[in-house]
Amino acid sequence: MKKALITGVTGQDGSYLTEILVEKGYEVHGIIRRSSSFNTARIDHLYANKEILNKKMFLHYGDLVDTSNLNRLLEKIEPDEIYNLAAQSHVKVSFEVPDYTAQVDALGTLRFLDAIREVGLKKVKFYQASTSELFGKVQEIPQSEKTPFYPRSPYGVAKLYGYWIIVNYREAYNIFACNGILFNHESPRRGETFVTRKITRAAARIVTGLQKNLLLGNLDAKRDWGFAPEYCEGMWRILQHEKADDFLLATGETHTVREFTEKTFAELGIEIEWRGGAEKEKGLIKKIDLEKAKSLINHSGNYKNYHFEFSSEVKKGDEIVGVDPNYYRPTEVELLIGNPAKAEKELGWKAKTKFEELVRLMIKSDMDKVLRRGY
Ligand code: NAP
Ligand code: G4F
Repeated sequence: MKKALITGVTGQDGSYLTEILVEKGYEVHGIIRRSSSFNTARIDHLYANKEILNKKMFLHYGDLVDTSNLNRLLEKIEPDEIYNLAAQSHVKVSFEVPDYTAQVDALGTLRFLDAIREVGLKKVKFYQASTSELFGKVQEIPQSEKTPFYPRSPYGVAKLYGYWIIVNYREAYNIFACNGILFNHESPRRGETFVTRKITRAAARIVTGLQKNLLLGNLDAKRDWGFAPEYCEGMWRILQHEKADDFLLATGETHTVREFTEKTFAELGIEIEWRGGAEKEKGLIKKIDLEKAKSLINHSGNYKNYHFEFSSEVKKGDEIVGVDPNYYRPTEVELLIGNPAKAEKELGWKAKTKFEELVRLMIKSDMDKVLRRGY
């Protein structure tokens, strides 16, 4: 039985990767942070499973800013594979906490690599969660593994250090260390403050009367959005490659935040009409189609034959989307679109879920949550 150690196991990707590795027969060890309230919601279903907890999945307290603890964990577990997914992962927040972001995202990676050397784990394979944010102010369209980097946030700059320290330790000490340069990947488990989940959650709350409107920042930013579980499978494939290397995972399509918003509301039978510009831009309800909303909800599995009605507050002409400049970033990444040809050719990896299906599965899930839990 192979042993994997995952940092960031309570995050979106960590939770999917744990499921994938348990399914493949791994013994999975996850590092969790101590928190004043519960932070394990995404892995609670695994935690509650008696066949999995302490048989196939083991949890350990730890933090990427605590070196002594990392050394102890490596000595105790002696993993075959390490997936370093822990990070302060929010780009906008990194402008508010740049030092902490560097401590975790940049130096946290170095601490781990050094712990591997100190403990003397010669055969371990190391996956680093690198990011399309490295491309920032893009120097080429689409971006590939060969495109020069130009990060545009403290997060991007910290991840740039992470990227290069991986390359350096691979070349200097022959550690099997790989970068996965992953473009945005989303899911129903995406944190609620990232734009896709913010939109799908708000749309579900608006049509049920729990929220009046949705305030966003830059509506014209473009992202290459894929489905998270497929990208986590890609992480595993990167470590199974015969030689340590860096790979980019993306769908090869790009869409604006505005399109994501329109498509989300369209799934709920609401057509948006945009008025005004820049900070004054508003999204108004142009048309409402109750049958379309019913069909999405009735096909969600849990709500077959459920009698859905829009909240009485939802009417034609309502302003349901607005712009709040507080969500703008001091420096923005305007356009990301990846070329995943190398991963397709050498790993046999390809993104299957494209934009429309991704939006549909996320809005279905948030409607389900709102109807089931009422929030
Ligand atoms: P996420 O949902 O924000 O999860 C981040 C994880 O890191 C959480 O488990 C968090 O723990 C943990 N963490 C944060 N600071 C830590 C610290 N000091 N010590 C130990 N653990 C810490 O992020 P994600 O979307 O799953 O992304 C996973 C990784 O891929 C991140 O490194 C991210 O930067 C990178 N990435 C993500 C994407 C994407 O589109 N999702 C694309 C490219 C790269 P808590 O639960 O306690 O907060
Ligand atoms: O959803 P976002 O916050 O994701 P962002 O900044 O692209 O970062 C995510 O993907 C990276 C991979 O490229 C990861 F490395 C990183 O860890 C994270 O997972 O924002 C996407 C776009 C941005 O251009 C942002 O300015 O949406 C724009 N946006 C517009 N309104 C908004 C909002 N973003 C957020 N979070 N909230 C808004 O209200």
